[in-house]
Amino acid sequence: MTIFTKIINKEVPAEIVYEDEHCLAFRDINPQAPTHVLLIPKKEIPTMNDATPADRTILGHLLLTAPKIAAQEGIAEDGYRLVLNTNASAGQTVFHIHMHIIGGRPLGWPPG
Ligand code: DGP
Repeated sequence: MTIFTKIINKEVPAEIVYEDEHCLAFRDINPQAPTHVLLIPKKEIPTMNDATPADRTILGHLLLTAPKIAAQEGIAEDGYRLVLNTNASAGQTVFHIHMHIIGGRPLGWPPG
């Protein structure tokens, strides 16, 4: 279990911007851009390497929910980035998959 499960269970506070049966979105505690939201499944999946075909629906749901949150945040038209860091070299620090929704400023490419 990670800190994100405690956020799902409302044992740790977070600024929640969206919630439904399968997922939760809240503002990143260390924002890298004017908008930086984390979208997570309520199911505990440590990394994308652990996802299985049984997770098809929830992963599809995350991808279809992210643009709705981007629209709600007012960054859909301007543009935003969806990031799923996986393991050490990508900088994953919380082992409960989370999609970063980042926008509100021009974003550099490639990532550092
Ligand atoms: P990653 O490096 O991809 O594993 O991103 C983890 C992100 O989670 C990082 O940007 C900071 C954020 N984070 C870690 N702990 C908390 C927390 O307790 N609350 C919130 N809101 N965000 C957190």
